[in-house]
Amino acid sequence: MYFLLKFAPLLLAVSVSHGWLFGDFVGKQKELDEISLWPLPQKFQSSAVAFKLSPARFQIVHAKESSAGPGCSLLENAFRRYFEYMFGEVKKHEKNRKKAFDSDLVELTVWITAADPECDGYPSLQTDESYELSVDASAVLKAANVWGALRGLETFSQLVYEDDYGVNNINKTVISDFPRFAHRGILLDSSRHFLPLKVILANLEAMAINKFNVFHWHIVDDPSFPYMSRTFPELSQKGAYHPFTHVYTPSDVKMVIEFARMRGIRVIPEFDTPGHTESWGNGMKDLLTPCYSGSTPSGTFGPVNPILNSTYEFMTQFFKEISTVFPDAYIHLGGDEVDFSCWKSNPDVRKFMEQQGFGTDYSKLESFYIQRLLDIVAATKKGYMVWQEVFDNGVKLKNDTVVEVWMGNKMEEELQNVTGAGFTTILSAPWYLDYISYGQDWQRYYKVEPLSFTGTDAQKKLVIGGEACLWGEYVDATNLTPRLWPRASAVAERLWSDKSVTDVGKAYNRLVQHRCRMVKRGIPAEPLFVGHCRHEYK
Ligand code: CP6
Repeated sequence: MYFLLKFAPLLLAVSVSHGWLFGDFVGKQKELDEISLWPLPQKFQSSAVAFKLSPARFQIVHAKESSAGPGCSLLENAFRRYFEYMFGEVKKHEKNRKKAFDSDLVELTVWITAADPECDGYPSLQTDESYELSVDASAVLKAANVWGALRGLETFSQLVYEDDYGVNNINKTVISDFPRFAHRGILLDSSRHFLPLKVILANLEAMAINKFNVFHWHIVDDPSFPYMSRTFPELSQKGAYHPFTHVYTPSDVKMVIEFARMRGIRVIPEFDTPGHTESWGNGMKDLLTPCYSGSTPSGTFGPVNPILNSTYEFMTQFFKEISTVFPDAYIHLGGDEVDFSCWKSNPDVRKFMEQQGFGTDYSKLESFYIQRLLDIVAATKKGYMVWQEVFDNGVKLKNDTVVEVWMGNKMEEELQNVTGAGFTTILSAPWYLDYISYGQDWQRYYKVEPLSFTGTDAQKKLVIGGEACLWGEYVDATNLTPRLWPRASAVAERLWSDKSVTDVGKAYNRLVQHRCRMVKRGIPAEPLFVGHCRHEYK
């Protein structure tokens, strides 16, 4: 009842323009369980009145009033994609053969209302992803620009269901939807194992199905450096698992970015320093700190060497390239888990510490490095994201810095501190999907409330979202996708849907079907529990 009241203004508005009756509407939950929307829209009302969609007649078209038209390749591409998800591939000659019945829905009209539809743009942290969808004798999807339209097309495709005769149906529905959090990310790690391009693209597709909008690409790390740099080709030539086959060429990177853009997904690359950089050392002499045993170099190397000017000259050139290759306004600079033992062993570093007056506090040296790196990256006009240690160590940060909270212990205290200092933050601590255990761990991810920490409303507003992280030690092309889905779907709903959407039992029913939908769309998502998918038997 509360829901109906909250929704009444929209319902009234629509009922006037479409001549709807309140009596058409049936109980909310029954419908939701049947049609299995995931993530659940913010405001939703549906009726038992159903329309049939025939693949031979149904079309997705631009509204006359829309600022986007057939020249908008992003939308044209999305229309084709969602048509195929709803009907499979339909042969040309089958089209337009049959006459429509009154109970047929023949069109979804997509109406972009803003003067600039952003067809050729990139999504950003500020992107408006809201949309309104009404399905009646005619269906209209209305959004400010293409980004909201993409989310609405996904929802529309999820509303379509097959009846007992194998005919496609859609119920009379009104939806008004928007994300609860602006940053909804997935971290994939292409260093511990190389991830072939098609695995990355398949997961971007799965992300769009789940309304995720950020691909946090942890592209390089200790074990390998697969990013092919134009400025420093030796980094991948000597640091990748294989110089030709296990690298991302400039054209591969372009393809990832474009494939993501077409789905409203930002690509934020992470070049983690000064720790986690072992693979950088193969192709870049003197970049890493030589470790000592006693008074002689041991032959092993530690974090990036923070005491040499050449380090900062390299970083300036390297991040200048990165800032042009990746269009997003943010770059993730890492800064996590710096091991001080190598720095401590090195007599030159110790001398530098003394000169700088750092005493024996190596976190001051770390801050010294990060501070200079941040200035270098800020000069490229990019914003940056960092892991929480950078904040914890008291590094001076630009006020648009995004601090990523990943440590599970004292997570709430950390959120309180980071937002208390006025920084925006994203949460990944509760969503380390590389950890697996027997049973339905998605429920644990689902139950997280990101704003449960103590703080003012202003502080809560600084939590702009979260990320599900699938670190790469135990996943590669063979098992990554089923390990990620549908477990990450739990995070998707937590970050998109209203705070009040917390019923695990109801979520289970919808998620079972959502998982079958992913499988049907070619994503090998693992099962939640005992059961079957309808489409398996067709
Ligand atoms: N790699 C990098 C990792 C991790 C981090 N950074 C990590 C640490 C602890 C756990 C899982 C992953 N593998 N570069 C920390 C952000 Cl439990």
